[in-house]
Amino acid sequence: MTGETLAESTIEIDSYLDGSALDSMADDVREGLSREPKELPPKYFYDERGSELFDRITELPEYYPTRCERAILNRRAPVIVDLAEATELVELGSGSASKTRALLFAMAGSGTLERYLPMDVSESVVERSAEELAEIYPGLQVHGVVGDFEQHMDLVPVGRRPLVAFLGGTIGNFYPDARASFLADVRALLGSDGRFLVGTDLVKDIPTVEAAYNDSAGVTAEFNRNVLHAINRELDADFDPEAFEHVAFFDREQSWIEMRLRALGEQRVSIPGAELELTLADGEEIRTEISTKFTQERLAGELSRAGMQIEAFFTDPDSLFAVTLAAPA
Ligand code: AVJ
Repeated sequence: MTGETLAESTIEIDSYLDGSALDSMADDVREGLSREPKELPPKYFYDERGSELFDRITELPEYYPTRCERAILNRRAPVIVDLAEATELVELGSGSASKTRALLFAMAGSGTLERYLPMDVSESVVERSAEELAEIYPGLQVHGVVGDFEQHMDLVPVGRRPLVAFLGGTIGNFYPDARASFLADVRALLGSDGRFLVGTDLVKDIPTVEAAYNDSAGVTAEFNRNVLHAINRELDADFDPEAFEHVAFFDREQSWIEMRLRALGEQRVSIPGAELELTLADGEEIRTEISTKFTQERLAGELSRAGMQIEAFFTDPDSLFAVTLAAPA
């Protein structure tokens, strides 16, 4: 042992979800299922079981996005970090933070890493990644935010010149209007010289993209039905998840994958927690997710309308997926 002492890491966590999560699920479910066509928001896939199913999806041979994004980040993290000149990393929807490791590692390597700010709707996810990273990087200040990036982004306590990362291709889950307002919020977070790092799935041949959402092991189907399990548990509902068939197809016009649950036979469902009773006709579908596939041009246009410009655009060798660094315009 030498006499060297390691700086203490610090952890601070702010929570903005206290108690209101159940109310907003009830509102979302009531609102979505009263619409025509019926719809449920994808964020309710990700309870404990859903997060495990999603982790399994990322390991499927057909599901290329996670592998591609990880390969891009592993290879390009040093140049991304050089360009960003950031001392802090803000991660929106931090999930298991596994891909952020490459970025934090590169920031630590260049001696610039001071703060990590993970934001996620799941308190346990924020706590776990805060604790793990505080341990790996002595001296790191971790400031976690438990909140919804569609509602609480302005509460992220950013410092000067943050690198704001939104990985995984989750930006594709927004409808165009919601994405425009999300991007405006990101732009506000950047201040005058922060950077935005975003992962996007790219337009490609339809069989490849459809296979990624119709895996042969049926994991995506189970992940899709998990939203019904979550509603049963949280809102005391009585969906029979096995009476719904998984449907996923590419909509060329919108350039998005759409996932649906199709009723096998008429379904009468009661959802006491949302004060809702409904009947689904045989074959009726509930839209559960859209996952937009981008071109570089479309992404550049959307970033530009939010006051940002592309500084670097990285893809895997087959151009299946992209990681884009954007700066204030
Ligand atoms: C986590 C939103 C990026 O859209 O590909 C995976 C979710 N849905 N398989 C995606 C998902 C079905 C995933 N994102």
